[in-house]
Parts: sequence; C-alpha cells; structure tokens
Amino acid sequence: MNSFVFLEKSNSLVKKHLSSKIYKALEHKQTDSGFTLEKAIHSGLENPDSTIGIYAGDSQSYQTFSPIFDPIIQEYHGELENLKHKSDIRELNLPVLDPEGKYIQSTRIRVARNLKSFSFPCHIALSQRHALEKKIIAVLNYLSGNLEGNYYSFEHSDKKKLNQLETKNFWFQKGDRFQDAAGINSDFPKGRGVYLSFDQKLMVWVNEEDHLRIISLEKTSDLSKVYNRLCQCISALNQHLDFAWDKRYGNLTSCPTNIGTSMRAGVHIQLKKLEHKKKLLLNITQACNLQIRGTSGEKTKIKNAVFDISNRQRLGISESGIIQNLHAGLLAIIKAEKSL
Ligand code: DAR
Repeated sequence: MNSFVFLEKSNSLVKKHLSSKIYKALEHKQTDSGFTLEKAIHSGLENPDSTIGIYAGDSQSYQTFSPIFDPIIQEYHGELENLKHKSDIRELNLPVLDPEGKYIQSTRIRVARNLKSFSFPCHIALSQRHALEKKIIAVLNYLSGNLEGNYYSFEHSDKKKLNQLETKNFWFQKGDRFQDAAGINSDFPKGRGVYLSFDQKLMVWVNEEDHLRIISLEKTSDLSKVYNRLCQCISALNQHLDFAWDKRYGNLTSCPTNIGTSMRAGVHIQLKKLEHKKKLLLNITQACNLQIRGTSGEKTKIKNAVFDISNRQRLGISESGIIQNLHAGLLAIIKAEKSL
C-alpha cells in the first residue's frame, strides 16, 4: 500500500502520472541536497485542486525524479520530439502595436532563473537563502544605464519604503497555499526583496517562487522596448551568475510549468466589443497559441473588459519566437476588435 494517498477528487498531473510502480522506484531516492519525492509532491497531496502538484527542490530533481517529472512535462508542454531547448535573446524591433493606446494599457514580460549551486526556494535553508540573496544583490549592483536602481530587502527596509513598493505593485506577497505547502514561504519575509530600476521599468524579485523573477514592464504597447530591456538585464546577469540549465528542458524552475524559456510575456488589453464575443476571442488566442487570464492574473475575473493575454508555450520555442507570436496574435485581436 502506498504511503501517499491522493484524494479521489484530485485531478492534478502528479496524481495522474505517479503510479505505484514509479512511487516505489522513487520513494527512497534523494538528491545530493536531500530533496525527496515526498517533499516534491507534498503540495499536490495537500491541495487536491492542484493542476500540477509537484515542485523541484533543486536542479538535480529533474534528473533524480525524471520518471515523474518527464511525463508531467510532456503532458503540460506537449510532445516535443528529441527536445533540445534553444535560447535566443536577440533584441527585436517590431512596430508598436497600439500607438494611440486605445486598447493596450500595459506590457509585462518576465523570466525566472535559479542558481544551479543553490537549492530552489521550496528546499533552501535560511542560511543559504541569505547567502543567495547577498550574492544576487552584489550582481544587481553591476546593472547600469537605464537598468540602474536600488534593492529593497523585505527584512531590513523601513516600512514606509516597503509600503511605497506595495502600493505601486512592485513587490510580491507571501506565496499562495500551493507554494506554502511546497515550502516556498518558509521564513518569509527573510531573505526576500525587490530590485527596482530608477525608471521603475525593471524589477527583479529575489526568492519568490524562483531565486529570481526578472520583470520588464511599462504602460505602453511597445513590446520590443519591454523585451529588449529584459534581454539587456538577462545578458548582464548571465556574465556573473551560473543558472540552472538542462539541454532538453532549458531553464530549470521550481514549478515544471515554467521550464524552457520560463517566459511569460503579456499585455493588459481592453476589449469592450470582444468581451461580448468570447468565442471569437478564444478562437484567435488559440490559433495564436496565446492564453487569457483575468485582469489580476491566474484564476481571477475580467474587470472593465481588461484581459491579461500572454503566451501559452514556454518550452520548445525561443524567447524571441514567443515575442514575435505574441505580437502577431495581438495585431489579429486588435484588428478583430476594430472590425466589430
Ligand atoms: N498552483 C500549482 C502550480 C500551478 C502553476 N503556477 C505556478 N507555478 N505559479 C498547481 O499545481 O496547481
């Protein structure tokens, strides 16, 4: 009898793919940092409504527990024959999507990175988390030009400064119940903080769901400009930090949904007409491999006809490929909105 019992009503991918045979093969295994299968699936056991239900505790997890990670990755990201992830952070110069700002209110592109020599956020000890934060801050201080800015530690900054960050939505809250059950919130807010460029168009979240979430954002529809800023920051950090990378899966992240490019590129777009033609909007987004989220992100409602539209695919596509697809998809959506 397995020592794990997924509740009947769970539809998570980990429940679907973790057979007794695989469980028996993996239950006594652990990575060099001591990460076990039990820890990896704890969130999926605690939250039967998980979609995925498993997290990686370090880069080795994807190898040590490949019998469960591989089928979940194939189902979530699609069957990708002899996968060799190719990264391509070439800067782009695409036409501005909505120069008059009639539809697109803001553009936001993020990638996740984890340092290969540290345990990931769900498994890292507090002393390691502090050492990691110190290492990242030292590298962030190299950022120059329009990327220059300040780091705000959640643990040591004064309340007034943190409240300013929060009101402007530049900081992050303690993780949700899925991340909590995985261990991602341990010692919160110790070892966490946000780097913010002086022009407030580049943010780096430190020790949220991943070691770094690098976010470029602005209240325009200039997709190339937002993307190019992100590329500059990634290139600068790449010179000083060794990130967890796998030749098949690309960038390795806490949640297997974010591997590959680990990129989510999206806009907040107001579609007053298409809001009443959901089927048409869905057809266009599906045809362009885009996904629709609520106004405030994953699992939230649409408010005032403002949709969060972003790329669906993260693995088996390059970063510039994502941006070009998003650009084409948004042009088609704006064209449809105008035609109604
Ligand atoms: N809620 C977890 C993870 C889903 C993907 N979202 C992330 N990684 N923020 C689940 O298994 O449903």
